[in-house]
Order: sequence, then structure tokens, then C-alpha cells
Amino acid sequence: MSTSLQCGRFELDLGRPLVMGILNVTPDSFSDGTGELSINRVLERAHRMVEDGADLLDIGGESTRPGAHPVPLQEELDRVLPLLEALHDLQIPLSVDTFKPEVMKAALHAGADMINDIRALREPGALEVVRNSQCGLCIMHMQGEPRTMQANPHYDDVVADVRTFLAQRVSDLLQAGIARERVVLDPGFGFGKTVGQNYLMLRRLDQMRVDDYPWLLGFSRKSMLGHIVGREPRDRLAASLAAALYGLEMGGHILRVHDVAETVDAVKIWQTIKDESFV
Ligand code: 8Y7
Repeated sequence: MSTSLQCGRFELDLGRPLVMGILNVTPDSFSDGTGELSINRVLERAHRMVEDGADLLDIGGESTRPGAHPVPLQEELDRVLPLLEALHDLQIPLSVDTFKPEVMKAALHAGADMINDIRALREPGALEVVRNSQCGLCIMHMQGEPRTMQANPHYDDVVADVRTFLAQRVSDLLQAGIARERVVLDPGFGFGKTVGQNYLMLRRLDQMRVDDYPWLLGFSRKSMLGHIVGREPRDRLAASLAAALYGLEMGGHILRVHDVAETVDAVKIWQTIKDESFV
């Protein structure tokens, strides 16, 4: 028996690993040449990710990387909503990466299938906005705020502390009447953790599990990899794949990645190794 995830229009079978393609809808990721955001270039990338085998897309209108600055509400809406409409017919779940209840509300209205919230629906009003829909919910652990979270992360025991936080959020969501089938958890690699704490979480991922909630994992091109291999983000593909496969081995279900084609190939090999009937 394998778990599934209710995700808006879709019920995802988590019996095999899924790959979520990252679409950063920001002018620095997709410039039209004059420094403005090119929606056409974003759409091209999205279609390419689907051809490459992406199972979901994660659309983000605000960079939440360490040190990033906030984007005004209207600008985030202007980036995200046109894409949701343009990509609605792709037949794969569309996730929106946001912590703002106003963006969640508009995104769900525009057909988003999942909300990926680095703040785990802790913003006032967020739970109320998502409660009466069928969207999937990615609940991530973060210590502190994106702009400053890497300054001085502190835990008594990172594995226990992250697990306790996620268990508490699950309990709050259930209390609000949200169906457990809609929830996927994420330890939040790089979000208020030292390099060593990130690796400790990966090493102990199986001990961090809350009941049998599935895991969504994001390692792609992150600085926890750069610290070890000494390469810039665009040259961290091999490192990203190594972490992704270990994440699957430790019980991960959904991988959030920039490099969809390469990750899909790596996952296929991992699955073949695991397939006892393949002899
Ligand atoms: C993650 C994420 C980012 C992650 C989830 C980056 C928005 C930083 N990382 N969401 N978002 N998990 N659920 O490097 O690890 O992609 S932004």
C-alpha cells in the first residue's frame, strides 16, 4: 500500500518518487533583455520541464533565498497569476510558493493545486484561506526570517526540534479541519540551519518523520552543497543529484529541483536498483 497526496485537481500516488520543477518567476531568473520579467521565457521553461518529466511545478514570485528582500504583494500577484492561467491546461499540479494569505487566496482562485509555504501557514489568516479548498499543503520548517536566518542558527537538537515543530503544525492543521491527505512535510534544508545541521537532518531524516506524512525535500543547488564541493550554484548539479538520491533512500517522496531532466534520470536508476523484481 502506498500513500497518496491530495493536490487540488489531482491525487498523487507517492509510491514512486516525484519531481517538482522550480519556476522562479523573477526578473533576475527570466529577463527580457531590458531587465523586465519575460513571461514567455518562463512559459518556455515550464513546458520544457514538463517534457523533461516534471510531476509538479512550483511557481514562486518572491525569492526566499537566504538574504533575499521582500517583494510587494501586487508584484507577486502580477508574476504568479498569469502563469497559473497559462499553465492550467498542462495536466500537472501547479504549486505556488508563497507565505502571503492574499497570494494564496488569489492563487487558489486562479486554479493552484498546492501551496508551498516556507512559513508553514503561520501568517495570520493563512490557515483560514486554505482550509476550505482541496489544495495540497507543503509545511516547511524555518528558523527565523529569510533575510537573517543564516546569521546564527541555534537548536538544542536540530532533529528533535524540527520534528517537534512539524508535529505541532500538523496538529494545528488537523485542528483547523484540514484533511491529513493534503499535507506534505519538509525539514527546510538551508532555512536557518548551519551546514552541519543540514547534513545531520539528512542523515537522520527517517527519525524526523511525523507519523506517516510524506516528505518534500529541497537540496537543489543549495549552499550546503556549495560548501562541500566549492562550486557556484549553476555547477552544483552532481552535488544536487547525490543529495537527492540519498534523500530518497532516507524516505523522501517529492524532490524540489531546478534540473528536471537530470533528476528524472537519476531517480529512474534509483528506482531500478530498488526494484527487486527487476532481475
Ligand atoms: C525550499 C522551498 C526554497 C525547500 C520548500 C532555494 C521556496 C531556496 N527552498 N520550498 N523554497 N522546500 N518546500 O534554494 O527546500 O530553492 S527557496
